[in-house]
Amino acid sequence: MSVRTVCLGWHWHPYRYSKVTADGSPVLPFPSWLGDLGRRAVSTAYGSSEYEPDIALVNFYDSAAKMGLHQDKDEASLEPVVSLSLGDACVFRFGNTVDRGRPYTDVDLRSGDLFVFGGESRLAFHGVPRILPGTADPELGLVGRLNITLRVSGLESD
Ligand SMILES: O=C(O)CCC(=O)C(=O)O
Repeated sequence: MSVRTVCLGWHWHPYRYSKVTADGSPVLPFPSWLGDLGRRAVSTAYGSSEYEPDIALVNFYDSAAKMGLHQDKDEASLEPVVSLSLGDACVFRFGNTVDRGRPYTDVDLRSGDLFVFGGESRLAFHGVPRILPGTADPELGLVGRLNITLRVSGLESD
């Protein structure tokens, strides 16, 4: 993985969540507007409006960054993951739930795209093999790609 990440709500340390970051400072709060956005996405995709995400992983990709195929499985909840892309487009690889091999589907995710995966696809392997540099709208003022994934931790804070 060669991506820079900031966590909101819960901090992801490979391979667990905590309320403190790697340097011991408290994790930044999860903003309610992101929860509203997540609810709209899940309602559109699955027709359920009960979605209450409490984690956001904000990933920044420069032109050379990639993310290897992995499963999002450190959450105690299997509620859907909502992924929002901004800036440069990327090739997003969405695979099967068994391993990193085929079958998988490569889709271009462009700025403004929302990708929701839940139900039988919740534990699908996925990753970003390639950024498509220079494809962001210059008006956005962003060089590179930002991706925000929303998740439900299923965890209780102390
Ligand atoms: O950047 C993306 O589109 C995927 C991000 C991702 O897989 C993750 O944060 O676990």
